[in-house]
Amino acid sequence: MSAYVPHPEDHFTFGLWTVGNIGRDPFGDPVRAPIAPARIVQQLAKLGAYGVNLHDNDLVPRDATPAERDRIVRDFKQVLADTGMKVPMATTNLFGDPVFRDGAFTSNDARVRAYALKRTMSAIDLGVELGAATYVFWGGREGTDTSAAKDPRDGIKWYRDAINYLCDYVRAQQYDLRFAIEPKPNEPRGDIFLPTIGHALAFVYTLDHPEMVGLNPELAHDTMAGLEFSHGVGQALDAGKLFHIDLNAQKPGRFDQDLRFGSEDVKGAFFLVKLLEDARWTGMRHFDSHAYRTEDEQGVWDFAAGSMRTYLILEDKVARFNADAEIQGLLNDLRSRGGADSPERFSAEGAQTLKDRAFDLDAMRATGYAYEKLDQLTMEILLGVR
Ligand code: GLT
Ligand code: MN
Ligand code: MN
Repeated sequence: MSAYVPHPEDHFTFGLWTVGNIGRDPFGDPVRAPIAPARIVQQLAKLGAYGVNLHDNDLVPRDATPAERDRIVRDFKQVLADTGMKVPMATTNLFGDPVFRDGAFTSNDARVRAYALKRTMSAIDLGVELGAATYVFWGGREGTDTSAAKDPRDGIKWYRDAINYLCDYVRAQQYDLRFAIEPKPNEPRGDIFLPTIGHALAFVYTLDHPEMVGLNPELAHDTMAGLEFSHGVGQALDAGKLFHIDLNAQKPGRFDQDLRFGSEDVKGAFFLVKLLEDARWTGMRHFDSHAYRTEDEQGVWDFAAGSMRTYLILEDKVARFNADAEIQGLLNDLRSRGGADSPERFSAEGAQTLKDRAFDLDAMRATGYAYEKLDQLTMEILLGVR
């Protein structure tokens, strides 16, 4: 049995901004010193991660000269080469600079919208130079604080114009890069455009190149909206649009906590891991979360190690669930219930047969589904007694 030790093949990644989180919050100052990107890469490599992801300015300060930028990137590539770590995903910080206070691609100021494109093209160049295959768009500032400010149809149109523009840029540069939109309902804006997986999926199919654009759903964001994350992820998988995933934990009805994966709602985390593993999804398991504000640097590495270890423990629980004779017996009963005669495709003849068919409704109404038993057996696996 696995000792729950992570390896690069597990595809675990962290953002420079996650491990590097200095514990600032709206009410309090930073509690930890910044950790240099090189040190983050070295430590995560030791812990068994596959790679790191970054915003443009996580690595290159906003005011760096071109020469400084080149030196920073060269040194960073050397650390990647030395450790074998990868940069599978990159993104742009389109939320920190006050210029983006009304959004980036959806600001009412056309100069801001143009500047956001310029920034993103440079950041895409950087990501591709570091080897990224996925480029994330988290529209934290895209939205409104008052609906008086914007007609949502304008917001969505500007958003579409920007993604279309950037798809054309990637094509013109002949980059091998896919885009992943990350939905979030609110925070930091009062209301964010493309608030859920469903909104983002529908938006993708209105783009000029829908094949280039998928999703980067985040557990905390769906939980904030009171949604069952694994259902949204399942829908993205079904559509072939799960390009990336942000794993963390979250209590419902709160600000975006970005807690260590599995540290809240263990059952929800289990069914998410089950979904990804049963689907043999090959993407990056990215932890978009950070250590509690109470922690020092050792706590940060405990957080990182714990995130991966919990995923591997849940993976082992999934294997137990899938091999459990009693659980599989219950599931087989459910799957074979009613025989194989449920019509999948319409035909005129089949519809007539169905119209003529007699159902034993009393028997159907009276039969339970044994989900109490199924759930209890699941809980016993999770609680370690099965
Ligand atoms: C920010 C946000 C995350 C996004 C990151 C990518 S930045 O930390 O809270 O959900 O994934 O831009
Ligand atoms: Mn979050
Ligand atoms: Mn995220």
